[in-house]
Amino acid sequence: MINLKLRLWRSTRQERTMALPNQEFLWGIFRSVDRDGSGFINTSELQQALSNGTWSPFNPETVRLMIGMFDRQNRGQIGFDDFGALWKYVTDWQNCFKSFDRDNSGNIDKSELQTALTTFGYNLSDNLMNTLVRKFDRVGNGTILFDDFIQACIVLHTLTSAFRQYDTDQDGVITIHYEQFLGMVLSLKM
Ligand SMILES: [Ca+2]
Ligand SMILES: [Ca+2]
Repeated sequence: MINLKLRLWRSTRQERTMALPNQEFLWGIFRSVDRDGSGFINTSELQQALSNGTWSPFNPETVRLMIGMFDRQNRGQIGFDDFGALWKYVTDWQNCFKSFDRDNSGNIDKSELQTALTTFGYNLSDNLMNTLVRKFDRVGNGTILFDDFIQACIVLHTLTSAFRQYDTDQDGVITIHYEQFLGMVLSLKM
């Protein structure tokens, strides 16, 4: 299980496109998600197709991040050619979320988040865990839902990668100029 999680975490786009489900099966899903029959899935169609386990709409930020990740032609929407990889990404996250939701509550509490992030290779203080839960808890009950969990992991990954570009000796400390900082933040895709 841990191997699978790590693989998901480190997987490149190329790996994500491997081992896709059956094309006919995918086509069926694609057509049902593509509500207006345009041949493309836009953010609102994808949002309606996804569930976070409650009646509240799927986090629009997570939808936007996922479309951005799999929209290779920069069309702002997903054609069938990119849909398989996107669908696999979502189901991998579902499995990942379920495995870290130890008490099957349908959400991730602070200690479950701690386990997840440690498994992903992060070493974060208790203080920062509290900050993360506060930031990504959209419901306000101290836990993180599926859609917010994906957003939290993508954001953390993006920020960590940006930091690592400057942290060449990997000691967890960087010294950067104001303009470098602005350049770093402004170039983030999140
Ligand atoms: Ca459509
Ligand atoms: Ca839980």
